[in-house]
Amino acid sequence: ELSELEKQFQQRIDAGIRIEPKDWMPEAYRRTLVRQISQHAHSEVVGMLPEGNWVTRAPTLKRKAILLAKIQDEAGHGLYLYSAAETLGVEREDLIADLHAGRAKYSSIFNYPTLTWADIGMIGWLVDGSAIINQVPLCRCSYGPYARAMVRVCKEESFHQRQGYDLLMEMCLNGTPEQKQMCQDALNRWWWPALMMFGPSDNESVHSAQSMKWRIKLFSNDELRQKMVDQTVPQAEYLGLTIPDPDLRWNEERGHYDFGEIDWDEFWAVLAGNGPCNKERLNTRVQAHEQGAWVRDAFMAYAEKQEQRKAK
Ligand code: FAQ
Repeated sequence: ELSELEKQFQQRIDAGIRIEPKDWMPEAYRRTLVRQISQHAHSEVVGMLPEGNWVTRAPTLKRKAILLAKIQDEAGHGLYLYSAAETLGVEREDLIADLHAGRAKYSSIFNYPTLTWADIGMIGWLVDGSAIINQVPLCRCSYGPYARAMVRVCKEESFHQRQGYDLLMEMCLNGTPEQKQMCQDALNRWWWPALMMFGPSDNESVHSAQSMKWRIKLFSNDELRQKMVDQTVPQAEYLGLTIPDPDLRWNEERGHYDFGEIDWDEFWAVLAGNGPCNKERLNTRVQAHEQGAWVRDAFMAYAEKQEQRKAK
């Protein structure tokens, strides 16, 4: 049974009114947002690692500059998102401590290795492509600071997706047979993990029903996954690549592609920390944080000095 305050809150949501940090909100709404926004922030930051692996090996100066810019954008997204989470009364330091202690999740996709340069194309095309499909609706979600952060993030993700596809067009349409094969191998490895980004199927998704009522989610996991498949298949055809799914076919009646079953055992194993790179990713983050301690100390010392000057 909802209290009077909760009923009024739900009416505001239903009327499409944005919730702002100082508005009353149910504790569970706050907790859900902290969970989702912080996981999203962690994903952006950990997401820099697979691509960072290729900065020193990018094939040309132009590709290196593009890749660096993209990775820096991801750091920026992490920062907007931590700030959005902080409007809900939590401290960034605590969120990061949760990540480093293995208590907080980040997207499963970043636990896979980047073995060749074609993987950089796949991340842009499939991973940023999926991120856009998931995040464009979030620009209209009920929590103001999250929705506003998503507007700029989505613009940047569109550039990221295009750079990935551009890289793949170069290799698949203008490259050597070996380069095209390298792209096919990368697609074979990234396709299924990319579909897993949308989360468990709707009947396994514990948070979806409530999050949709609160308009934190506007579409279900399966709806967004279907959208990704429908949008991506023609793009694969244009590149001349084969999606590694024997069950993939156009369904005239549904007006959508049918596709095969995801290996959910793999998905849950990655979430439980047992993907190919989980330990490596977490160790790298923890080490980067520790090695960056002097920067935080320097900022604090500077801020204190400024305070003391003001006090004089
Ligand atoms: N990985 O009940 P649901 C990017 C967890 S894009 C790990 O369906 P919910 C850009 C879920 O948290 C990637 N965990 O949950 C980029 C929950 O666990 P919990 C980040 C997953 O929240 C590109 C449990 O399973 N994007 O970073 C995953 O309603 C290239 C049950 O699931 C976002 O975070 C998964 N794939 O729906 C950066 C978008 N799926 O918390 C660098 C915002 C599910 O109870 C390079 N987030 N789980 O312990 C969302 O839209 C939602 O949170 C979902 C999950 C759709 C991810």
